[in-house]
Amino acid sequence: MSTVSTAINLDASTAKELYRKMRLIRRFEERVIQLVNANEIAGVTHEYIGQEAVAVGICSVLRPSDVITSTHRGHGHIIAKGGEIKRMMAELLGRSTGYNKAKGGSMHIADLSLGIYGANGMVAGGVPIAAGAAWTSKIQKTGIVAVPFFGDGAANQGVLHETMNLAGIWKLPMVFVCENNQYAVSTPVSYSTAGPAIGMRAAAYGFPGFTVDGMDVAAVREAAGQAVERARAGAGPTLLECATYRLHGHFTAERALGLKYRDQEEIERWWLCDPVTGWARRLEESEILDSSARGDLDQQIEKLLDEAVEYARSSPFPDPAEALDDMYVRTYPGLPARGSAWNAK
Ligand SMILES: Cc1ncc(C[n+]2csc(CCOP(=O)(O)OP(=O)(O)O)c2C)c(N)n1
Ligand SMILES: [Mg+2]
Repeated sequence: MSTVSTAINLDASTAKELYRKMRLIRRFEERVIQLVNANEIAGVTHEYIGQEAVAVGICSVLRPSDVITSTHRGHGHIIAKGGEIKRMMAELLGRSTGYNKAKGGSMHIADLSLGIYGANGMVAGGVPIAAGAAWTSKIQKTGIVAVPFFGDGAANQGVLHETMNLAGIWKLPMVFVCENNQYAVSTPVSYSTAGPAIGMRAAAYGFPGFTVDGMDVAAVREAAGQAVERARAGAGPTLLECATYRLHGHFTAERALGLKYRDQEEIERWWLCDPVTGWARRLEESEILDSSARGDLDQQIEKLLDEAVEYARSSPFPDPAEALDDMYVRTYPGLPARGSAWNAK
């Protein structure tokens, strides 16, 4: 992993927007940690801290109509694809104004209108859903590209390989994005994963695969741009393995559990590759964004987050009478009308 800065080959407004999005994800996650620790958010969340360059680099080349599927570590993907911060925060705080009216929480946030076909608690569960979207795109000739995000642990799930095989046969318009953050819970990728590199597995299914520096937003964006173009042109899928690291633990409970599966020296080494501060430094060196202008941008992000937390806190909790609403499909013949059978005893 290199920390050497290279010239930025992007227009200034794109380069600044990449920073803004990464910083927003970073600060969103840091706020969420505080809210979990204060018991305002129930349960645990999986922080995306350290991986911001992947979601932002990939989504920066997608159209609003393109589809992504996400994972248990989904906040970054959803923000990068344009998800509403207020509705995300309200969902996390269990309020009725949240994305899923508080019935999904962190791992099920979706916004079909933005092409976000859901975070997903099932490891690799979002991958075949993206293939379905890609298949629909191909039949309907909409030009939509579908991008499943998944982890290095998910890279060993059967459903991923079944989906890559079908995507290869059908030349589906997809970009498979593996976020190799080096661990699946506490299992290092070196222990769990055979072969030289996850990115090379695409060759077995007849499409290209690459490993890119997932701590460098420009490198991710560059690779994603080519892969998306290829998919849109009808040439089929690409696999991008993004080498990255989760700078915090697997989830918020990890600190309390005191797990000792990685040493401090390793964590500190990866902090030197922090994608957010690294990009800020490069923008400053390239005279695209000086520290004062960056400070203004950071302030705007804090305001957005303050407003989101305030919106969530002042929103009502869901009405228990609506607990079963939106939970079951009611459109099949023979199903009882909403509310009747569930309440009848
Ligand atoms: C099918 C399935 N198996 C096991 C789990 C439990 N589990 C949750 S996260 C996780 C690790 C996933 O690792 P990876 O795909 O590398 O994603 P990361 O957490 O590193 O982002 C596991 C095993 C699950 N949620 N779903
Ligand atoms: Mg992982």
